Amino acid sequence: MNAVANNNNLPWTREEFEEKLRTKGQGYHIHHPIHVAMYEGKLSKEQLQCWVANRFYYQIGIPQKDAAILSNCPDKEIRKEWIVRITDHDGVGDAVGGIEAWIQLGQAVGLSREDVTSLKLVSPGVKFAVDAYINFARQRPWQESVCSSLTELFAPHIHQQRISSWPTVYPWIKEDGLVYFKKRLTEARRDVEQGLSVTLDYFGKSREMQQRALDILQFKLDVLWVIADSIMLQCTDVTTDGVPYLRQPVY
Ligand code: AHQ
Repeated sequence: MNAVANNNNLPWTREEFEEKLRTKGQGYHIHHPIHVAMYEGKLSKEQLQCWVANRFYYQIGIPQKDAAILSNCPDKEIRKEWIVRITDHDGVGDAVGGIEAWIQLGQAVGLSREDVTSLKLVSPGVKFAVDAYINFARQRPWQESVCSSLTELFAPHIHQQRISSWPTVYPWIKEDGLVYFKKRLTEARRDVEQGLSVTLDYFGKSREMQQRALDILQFKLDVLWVIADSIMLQCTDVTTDGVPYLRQPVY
C-alpha cells in the first residue's frame, strides 16, 4: 500500500472533499419523520399549519443571518454576490420576496397573516435553534458561516418534493401557496455555487480545515433537525410509557 496515500494528514483532493460534504446529506432533514410524513400526505391541516407557522421564524432569520455574514466579510466581490440572498427574502421594490411568499403559504394552509407574523405559534425549540444559527453567523468568521449554508446542497430535492407531492396529497392547498418552494428551486442552486466554491477554496488547505468544514455542516444539519424535532413535538400527540407529553403551560 502506498504509504503517502495512507497518510491521514494529507488534505483530500477537491473532488474527495466535495464528495465528503455531499455525503453529509444522509443527515439532512428530508429524512426527518415529520418531513417523511408530510411527503406521504399523512399530516393533518393543523399539523401543516403548525409547520408553516414555526418555519416562518427560520425564514425571517435567514436575511439577518446573511446580513451578519456581509458585516463580517471584507471582500467586495463576495459581498456583491452574497447580498442577493437578502433581497431574495426581503424583496426589492414591488417584487414579492420569500418572507412575503411564506406568509402567502401560511394563508394557503388556512392561517391568517397575523397568526404567522405574530410568531405566537413558534415553539421555544425552534427559536433556540434558529437563534443559534444567526448567532453562529454573527460570531464566526464569514467563511465558516458560508460553509454552514451548504445544507442547501440538499434543498432543491426537498423543495421539489413539496412542489410535486402537495397538489396530490394536500389538494386543499391553493397552488399559489407553493410559490416559495418554486422560487427557492433556482435560488438555492445559484446560492450553492458560490457557497461551495468559497468552502472548497478556504477549507481545502489542510485535512484539519476540511474536517472543520464537515463539523460546521453537521452543526447546521443539527439546527434543521432540531427545528423539525421541535415542530413535531408541538403538533404530534406523543406519549411515553402511556404518559402523554405535556406542552409547557404558558400563562
Ligand atoms: O428556504 C430556505 C432558505 O432560504 C435557505 C437559505 C439557506 C441558508 O442560508 O442556510 N438554507 C435554506 C433553507 C431553506 N429552506 C429549507 C427547507 O427545508 O425548506 C432548507 C434550508 C436549508 O437546506 O438550509
